[in-house]
Amino acid sequence: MPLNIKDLVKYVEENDWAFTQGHRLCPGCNAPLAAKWATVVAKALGYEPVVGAATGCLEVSTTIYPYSAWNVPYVHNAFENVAATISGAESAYRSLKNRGKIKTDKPVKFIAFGGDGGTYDIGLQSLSGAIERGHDFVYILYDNEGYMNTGNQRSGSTPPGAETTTEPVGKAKPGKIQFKKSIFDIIAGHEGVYAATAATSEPFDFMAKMQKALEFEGPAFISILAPCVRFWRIPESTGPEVTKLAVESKYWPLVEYDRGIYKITKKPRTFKPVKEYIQKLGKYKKLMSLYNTDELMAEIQEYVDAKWDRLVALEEISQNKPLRK
Ligand SMILES: Cc1ncc(C[n+]2csc(CCOP(=O)(O)OP(=O)(O)O)c2C)c(N)n1
Repeated sequence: MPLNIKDLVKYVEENDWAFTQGHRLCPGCNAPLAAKWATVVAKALGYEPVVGAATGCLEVSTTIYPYSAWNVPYVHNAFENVAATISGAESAYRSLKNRGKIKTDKPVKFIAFGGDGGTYDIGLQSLSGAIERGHDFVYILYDNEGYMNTGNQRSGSTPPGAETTTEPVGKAKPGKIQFKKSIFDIIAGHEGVYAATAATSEPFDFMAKMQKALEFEGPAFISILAPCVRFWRIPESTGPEVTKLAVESKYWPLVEYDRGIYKITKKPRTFKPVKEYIQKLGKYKKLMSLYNTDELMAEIQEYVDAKWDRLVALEEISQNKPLRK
């Protein structure tokens, strides 16, 4: 049964949070929303979460010795190996459980968090291995489109034209020119996996996907668009407002993949022009001041329209022709 809002409110009123107050993330940061929502769903469903996070803002700002914002078992990790650590812990748990050495009756669930630097780039190998081996874990990628903890360097997730310190926008070059990798497609390419995208503007969509991810027997992955207000150069309170526009403009479609089948989970009745999203973000300001905005916007619009149409086609084909019966 899907969790409803009443269950969640009851849970929050009666229980300790798994991810508590006292962390030192910036005011307005969207990463803690993912951490809070994911662990609330896990606990409200009766799981005992065991958490690990790759080095990144979420990790370094929530575990500053001698303090911790985590009220559940938490494994410290390097930048590149959270999926390997969590898959090892999950294997150990399975083995101990089989030998009757686990005392709790509650099912334990292994949850890894990583930023886009730690997931699209430096931790991709360990994540791919853990998924391919079929470990039972949930990986949450909070995507802020750059290496923010170290001061806004470009990552494989940074979209073209966004201002970063390693790909500055100037007259010689309009910042990063490469595509933003589609991590969702990379993960879905492992096939025996549950994968989904989410946005901080859509907590209930995220929580429904988190429930599916937890109940999925095997590897599950959710990538949530979670702005860094500091380096996206947006007002502190506007992260979710901005991701709403990303969803409504086709920049960030909400979609899921379940062992071969794609489903778009939100189809806006009317779409907003992608220009409305881009123009809200200070990280594109320089690009727009130096280059022809109309041409750029037309190019980006064409790109997101094409991506959306491909997704609609994939949804139809995959539902009519499943990979396995
Ligand atoms: C192997 C390695 N290289 C570089 C670093 C330095 N470092 C720590 S966090 C970080 C950026 C993390 O970026 P991301 O994963 O996107 O998370 P965010 O900081 O944006 O939350 C870097 C480069 C490191 N800790 N380990």
